[in-house]
Amino acid sequence: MVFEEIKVNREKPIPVLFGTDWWSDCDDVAALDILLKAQRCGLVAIKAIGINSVMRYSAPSLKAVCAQYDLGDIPIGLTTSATRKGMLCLYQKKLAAFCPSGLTNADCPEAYQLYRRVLASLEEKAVVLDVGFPGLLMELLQSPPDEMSDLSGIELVKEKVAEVIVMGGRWDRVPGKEYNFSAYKVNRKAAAYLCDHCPVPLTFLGYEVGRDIITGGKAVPGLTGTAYAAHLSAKGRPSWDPMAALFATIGDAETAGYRRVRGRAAVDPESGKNSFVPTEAGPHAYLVKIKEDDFYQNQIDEILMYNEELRKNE
Ligand SMILES: [Ca+2]
Repeated sequence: MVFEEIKVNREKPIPVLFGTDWWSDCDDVAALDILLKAQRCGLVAIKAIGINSVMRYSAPSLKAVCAQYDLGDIPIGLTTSATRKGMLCLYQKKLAAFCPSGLTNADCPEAYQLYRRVLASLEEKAVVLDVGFPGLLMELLQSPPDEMSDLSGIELVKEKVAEVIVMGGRWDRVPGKEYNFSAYKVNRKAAAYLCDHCPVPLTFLGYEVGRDIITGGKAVPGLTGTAYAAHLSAKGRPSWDPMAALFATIGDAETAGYRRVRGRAAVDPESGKNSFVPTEAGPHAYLVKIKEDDFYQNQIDEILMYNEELRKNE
């Protein structure tokens, strides 16, 4: 099990702030499942979860997945500017039925404010992982000083974040186009803003990386399997989000099976199309797989199926 191998060299857990759209695909649930299990193993410490596309059952459904594990209260924030009334998520309502508390969206703070509070309180640098829409990160970067910190968003990220890891973009063609950076006008603008203003290293796991790695499915134990079945992905889905979560958990590109192509990325704020200029010391990088597809697939499925010892009450 890959977690056991990482554990040998991990002195303390990596603090992680996790952003997810928690809507358009069930692979967000697999990504969270991997992070929660990694926290159970002492590899990461999830300090905050930001839902960056909001629907009626967003918070209670996400809480239900977290509550399967005995990890205490992981704070959840919402990007309310990205509220999608009337949009349907195939799994949220089913998962929300398992929420152990009466948590509703109204109980959750603004995601960027939660991120500010958490970052301000951290003594060591965190990794910000986002497998959803970039609007939350734009709101964080654009945030002014407030009662939580006298630093601006950009200053706070520069001081408290080691790396931003984003599932987004498509980097095997020029220009590339991918859903997280191109769906909705605000996300096209936000992806462009993130590339132009992120003050710390920014790493992309693109569409082409996860497309052919099929993992998960209804056989996965717990609510992750429920989500895959409800999403009509009983036989699995491409692994964009779980691959990003596992990459962040492993924390080393080569060990995780990737090489970084360094340079400077840009996103067109009108079209959402991405481009990249390779340079040795560039502030950005996209990931290229250096192993066969089976390597990633087996690791992710092994973690997703590895549930019995980790779930509480079992
Ligand atoms: Ca996602």
